[in-house]
Amino acid sequence: MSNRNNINNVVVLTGAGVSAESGLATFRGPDGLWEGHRVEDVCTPAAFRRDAALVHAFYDARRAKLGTVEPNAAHEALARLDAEWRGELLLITQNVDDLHERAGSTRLLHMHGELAKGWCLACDERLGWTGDMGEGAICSLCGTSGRVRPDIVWFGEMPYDMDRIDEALRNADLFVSIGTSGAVYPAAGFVQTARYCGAQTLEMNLDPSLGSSFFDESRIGPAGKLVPNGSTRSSLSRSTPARCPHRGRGPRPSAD
Ligand code: BJW
Repeated sequence: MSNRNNINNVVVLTGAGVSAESGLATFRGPDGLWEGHRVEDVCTPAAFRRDAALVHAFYDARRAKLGTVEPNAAHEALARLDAEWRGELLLITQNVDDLHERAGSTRLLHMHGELAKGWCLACDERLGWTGDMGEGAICSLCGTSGRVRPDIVWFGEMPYDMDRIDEALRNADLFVSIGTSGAVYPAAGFVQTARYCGAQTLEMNLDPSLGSSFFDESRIGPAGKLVPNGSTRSSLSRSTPARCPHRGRGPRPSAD
């Protein structure tokens, strides 16, 4: 594992493209997951209130599909990086599948939730979930029926672990984005935060993402080939930039 340019703190962001070669559909594009489903029909709290059966069916089908797919070379390379990298590392995935953990990544967080978890709206607890959830799901913790929803961050909801993510981005020496279109915020803005705070920035994607111009380097191709070739073996040569004033500090205080 090379460690050029005094890189110690590495933050990796992954999106649907990293799981595409495992056989999971990405969101946008001609074969996208939302082909046949309007985003607003399935991926908002309002949609769940309007038609819980449809939303459960969408997520139950995707949870079932998890059992038919395996981690690919990109997940495995990132798990090796996790095992071998002696510095700080945080793998932030937007994906709700469990392929990173099945490959062996441990320094990982799911900012958009997980298919393999439910959120009981009666007791406000998250619980592991396998199989169908459906409208009549019973919470194993409080016993309430019909109040469990997929533990997925929908549009308009706050992604998980934003304080931890913000701190990691502010301290990053290298930010790597893999297989994400840069269409959905706040993840789409991570490159700008990391760059402003002094990180070198690298993207690996099948096509240039919407935020491609913010990256020092873009490698274009399939993640299953690019990532095993070295997620930290960057040819980046930007001289050390000025550090942002928030680097190394705790979370910024909220406005209120
Ligand atoms: C490959 C490949 C291969 C393929 N190898 N690459 C107006 C302006 C700005 C923002 C907003 C706005 N109006 C509303 C917002 C906010 C909104 C938002 O961003 N909307 C946009 C649509 C504009 N965001 C939110 O609501 C978020 N919450 C929020 O903002 O809270 C407030 C807040 C304030 C301040 C701080 C923090 C928060 C919540 C977003 C929740 C997203 N949820 C989803 C669905 C749930 C999960 C599920 O059902 O699975 O998460 S949306 C969907 O998009 C999913 C994904 O995680 C996410 C990102 O998609 P991703 O991963 O990038 O996939 P694709 O398909 O878009 O791209 C795949 C890429 O891979 C492509 O580029 C391919 O080329 C590539 N690829 N094969 C390498 N083999």
